[in-house]
Amino acid sequence: MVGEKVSAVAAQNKTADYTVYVGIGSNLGDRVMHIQDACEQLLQVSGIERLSCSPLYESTPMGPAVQPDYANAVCRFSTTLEAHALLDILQAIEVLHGRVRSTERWTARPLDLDLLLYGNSTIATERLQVPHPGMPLRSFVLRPLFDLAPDLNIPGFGVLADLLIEAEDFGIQRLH
Ligand code: A4P
Ligand code: MG
Repeated sequence: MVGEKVSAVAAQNKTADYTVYVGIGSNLGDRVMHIQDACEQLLQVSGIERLSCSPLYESTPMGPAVQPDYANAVCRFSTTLEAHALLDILQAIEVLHGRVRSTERWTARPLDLDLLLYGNSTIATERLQVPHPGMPLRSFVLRPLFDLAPDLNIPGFGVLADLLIEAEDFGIQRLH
C-alpha cells in the first residue's frame, strides 16, 4: 500500500544511481516494528533498490530528558530518486507511522527518518542539508553506520572511524 502511494512520486524523479544512507530512530510504540516496517516500506518504493539495514541499537534520548529511550538503526540503499523527492518519501513514511511534527525540537516520535548521506553530495537548501549536520556528534548514528560501512569518509566531516571515537556516547548498546 505504501509502495503504491509513493511510487507515483518516485516514477517522476529518475536520475543517476546514488548510494544513500538513512538514519532511523524510534522512541514511541513498538520501536523495533517501526524500524523494520520503515525498511520494508522503503524497499517497496519504485527507484529504491538493494536495501540493507544495520543492527539495532538503544540509547538515551538526546534532547528533553523525560521521554523513552530510542531504538536506532541506519539503512543503506541505491536510488534513482532526486534527494528532495527522497525526503518527501521519508516524511510520508514518517506520517504513516503516526508522526506528528512538533514545534519543539527533539521530542518523542514513533519514527524519524533522516537523510544522512546522498552519494558524495553536499546539499544545502532550505529543506535539506546533507550530510545531516548532526551526524558527526551522535553515537546512535555513527555506530550503526560503521556496521554498514566501516571505511566511510563523510564529506566535510572526515573519517567515520575517527568521528565515532569522538562522538557523545548516549549510553549506546546493541538491542537484542
Ligand atoms: N531537514 C534538513 N536536512 C534534513 C535531512 N538531511 N534529513 C529538515 C531529514 N530532514 C532534514 O526535521 C526538521 C526538518 O529538517 C525537516 O522538515 C526537513 O526539511 P523533523 O524530522 O521535522 O524534526 P526533528 O527530527 O525533531 O528535528 P531535527 O533537528 O532534524 O532532529 P534530529 O536531528 O532528527 O534528531 N536521541 C537518540 N538517542 N536517538 C535519536 O534518534 N533523534 C532525535 C531527532 C533527537 N534525539 C535522539 C534521536
Ligand atoms: Mg529528523
